[in-house]
Amino acid sequence: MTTRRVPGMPDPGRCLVMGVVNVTPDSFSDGGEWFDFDTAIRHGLDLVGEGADIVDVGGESTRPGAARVSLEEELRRVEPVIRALAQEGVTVSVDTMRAEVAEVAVEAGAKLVNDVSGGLADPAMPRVVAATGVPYVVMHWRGHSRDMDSRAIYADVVVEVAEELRKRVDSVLAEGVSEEQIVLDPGLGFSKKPQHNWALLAGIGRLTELGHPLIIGASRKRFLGRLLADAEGTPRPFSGSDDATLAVTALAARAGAWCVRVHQVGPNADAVRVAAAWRAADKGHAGQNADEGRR
Ligand code: PMM
Repeated sequence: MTTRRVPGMPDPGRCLVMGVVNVTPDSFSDGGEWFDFDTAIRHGLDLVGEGADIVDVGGESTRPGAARVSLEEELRRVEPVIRALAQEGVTVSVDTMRAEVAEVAVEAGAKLVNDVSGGLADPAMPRVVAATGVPYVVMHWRGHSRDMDSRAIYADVVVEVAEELRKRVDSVLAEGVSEEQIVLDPGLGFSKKPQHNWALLAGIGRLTELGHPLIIGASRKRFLGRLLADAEGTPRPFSGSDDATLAVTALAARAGAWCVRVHQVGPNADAVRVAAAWRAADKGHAGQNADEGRR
């Protein structure tokens, strides 16, 4: 249940909050609201004002069914936003599957590479990340968004995701990435049905046994909308699942997640503080019992 420190990242002694800035016209859940550069930069700064520890900038939608954008277009979208936010002193991460984008982003000031493909989409990624030395989010991934839903087949999702992540860790280590750089992510919604996402959330404790900090991205995902479906079975729209995201944040932080990736930062920043106080009191209680045992 330990939340490990990640070199170069903020270390407030609680689960971190990563705020999302999607510089895409067709993102998973905020529908291109932040596509314009100035708006994206202002939004990133607002997220920091609300308590984001990290701002995650992405230029390629991973919405189920989404087509890929070109390298040039992805660079055009993210580079100016990352540079501007980094200049303002924001801890920025880049959400990309491309090694070239990661390299340019780190040069522009990004302090973490968030690769939803865990190094599978671009074989050059692990070597580039190793050279930069920045932390690297290795997410569980079975294929591009175009047809990822067809790969949501598991006998025991927690066992299989853990095993597939362990193999990715071995692979990126062999490419020169160091143990300390690696952060893992079960990849909620990526080749996962709702029941798989819930099993992975309930399995956070087991996933932390892989020995790396965990990031959880549940914010505004389809499985929350489905949970909150109306009487006719119509899923709740993305924007209506922020309170459910908050509940996941509290529980994930309580279970030992290192970071949560969310669209609406303010309430989540409060929730991780609640979880930290809860965890601290829990430890204190265990200590009290140990003392009593000795008396
Ligand atoms: N989900 C999305 C994009 N990037 N990165 C990580 N590490 N984990 C995630 O779960 C994740 C991610 C898709 O969500 P969005 O399009 O709503 O941002």
